[in-house]
Amino acid sequence: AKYLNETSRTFSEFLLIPGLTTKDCVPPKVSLKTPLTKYAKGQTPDIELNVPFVSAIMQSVSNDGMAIALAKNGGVSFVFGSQTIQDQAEMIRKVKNHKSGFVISTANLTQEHTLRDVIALKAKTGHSTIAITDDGTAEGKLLGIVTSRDYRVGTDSHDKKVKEFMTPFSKLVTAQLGCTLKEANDLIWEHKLNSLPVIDEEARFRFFVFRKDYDNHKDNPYELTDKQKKLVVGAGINTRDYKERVPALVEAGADILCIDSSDGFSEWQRDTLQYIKQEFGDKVKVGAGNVVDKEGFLYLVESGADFIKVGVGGGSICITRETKGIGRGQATALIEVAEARDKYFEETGIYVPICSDGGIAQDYHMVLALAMGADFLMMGRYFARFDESPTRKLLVNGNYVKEYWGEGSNRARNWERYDMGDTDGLKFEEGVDSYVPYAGTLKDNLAITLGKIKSTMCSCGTLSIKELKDNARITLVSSVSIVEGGAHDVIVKE
Ligand code: MZP
Repeated sequence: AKYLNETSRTFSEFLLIPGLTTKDCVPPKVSLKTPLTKYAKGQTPDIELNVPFVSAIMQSVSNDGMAIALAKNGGVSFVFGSQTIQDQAEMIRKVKNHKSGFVISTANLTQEHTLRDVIALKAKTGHSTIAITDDGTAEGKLLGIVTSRDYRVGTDSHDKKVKEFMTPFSKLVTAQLGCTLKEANDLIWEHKLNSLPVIDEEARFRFFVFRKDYDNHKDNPYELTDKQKKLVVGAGINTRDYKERVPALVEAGADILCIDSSDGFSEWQRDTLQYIKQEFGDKVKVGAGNVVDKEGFLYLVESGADFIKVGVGGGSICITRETKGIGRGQATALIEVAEARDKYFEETGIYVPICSDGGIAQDYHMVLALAMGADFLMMGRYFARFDESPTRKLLVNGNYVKEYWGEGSNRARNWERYDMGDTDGLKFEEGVDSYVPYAGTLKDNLAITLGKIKSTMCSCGTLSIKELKDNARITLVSSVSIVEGGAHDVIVKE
C-alpha cells in the first residue's frame, strides 16, 4: 500500500483568522453569488447560484416542495432520483410550472410607456399587473404601477376612474400583504421590502416587480434584468437507467443533473457522462461525484462533468466509513480537490466548480468550506429540519423533530447509489434512519445562516466568495483550544 502522509481532517479542526475589515466591508455588501457549472476564462457560467447552497439528492430532503422554496431563496435543489422516472419527472414539472416571482428592475419604466407595455411585461413574467393610465385605456400613458409614488398621486386624484380602480386594488394589497396599502407603499418605497408582513410569499416579489425606481431618474425603455426564466431545479440520476431517465428529466425541464453516487471515481460515471454529452451536447449540464482526491476530480472532469461533488463518508446519516473503511476527512478532501481545480483552471482556462457534499454540522463549517475552495455546498441534514422537507414532523420526548434517512439505508433502498455493477439490491446498509430537530421555515433559518456567513466574511475583510477563497487565512486548532472556543469556566444561566 501507498501511505498518504497527511492526516485526514474535518472542518471542526480549523478556524478562520480575522483580516482587516474596512469600513465599506459590511454584510449588506457581501455577494454570495457563485458558479454552478463550468465556464471558460473570461466568460460567465450558464448557471449561477445567488446563495451557495444546494439541497441533497435524498428522499428525505429534496422533493418539489423543497425545490420551490430553495430556488425562491437563491439556491437549487436536486430532486431525488430514487423513485420512478415518471414520478421524478413529475416533480420537476411541478417546479418548472410553479408561478414564481422574479425581481425585475423596472427602473426604466416611465410615463411614456403605456398599459400595453405593462401587459407585455406581464405576459413575459406571468405576474399580475396593476397599472393606472391617464385615460383608462391600454394605450393610455402610465399614471401609476402598483405601489409606487405614483399611487399617491393616483389616490389624491379626483379622477373618478382612478378612484374606482384603486378601491379593489387596495383590497387586494391588504389581503396579500397583510398591511394597508399605505404601509406597503412606504416600506417598498424605503427599500424595506423584507420588512413586509407578507402573507403570500410571492406577493412581495410581485409588488416589487413593478416598483418604479425614481432614485435613478432614468427614462430609457425598460429592460428585464434577472433572467426571464422559471425557477431553476436540478435532478439526481444514476449510472444504470440514465438512457431512459435523462431524456425524461430534460423533457420535464430539469436545468441541471447530477450523478448521485457514494463513490464516483468509476467507469460507470464516465460512461454516463459521455452518453449525456454525446446525446445532448453542452445543452444538458451534469455534475458528477463523489470524489475525495485530485485523481478522481480529473477523471470526471475529463469525462465531461460540469461540476464535481466532493465527499465520501462525511454525511450525518452516513456509515460508509464504518461499514466499508473508505472515505476521507471532508476538509482534507476539499482542500486537495480545490487545489486540483485551481491548477486545472491555470492550465486549461476552464473553471470547474466544486461542491462540498456532506458533513456540515455547524453554520461556521459552511464559511470554512467556502474559504477552503468549495464553490457551493450540498446539505441534507441542514434542509431536512425545515417545514419544506418532505418528511413527517413528529413530537418525540417533548421535542419536535423531522425524519431524516440516508439513501443507503434500508428505508430508502437506493441501491443504484451504491452500485458495484453486479446484481440488483442493497447488500448491506451504508446509511441510517434518524430524526433531526425541527427548526421552522427554510426562509427564516436561511436568513440567519446567511447573516452569519456574511458577518464572518466581513471579519475576514472579504466581500465575495472569490475574495474569501483567495484571501482567507485558516489555522488548525488543537483539541485544547476547541474547549476555549465555547463558553468555559463560567456557570451558564439556563
Ligand atoms: P449531511 O448534510 O446530512 O451531513 O450529508 C448529506 C449527504 O450525505 C448527501 O448529500 C449524500 O452525499 C450523503 N448521503 C446520503 N445518504 C447517505 C447514506 O445513506 C449518504 N449513507 O452518505
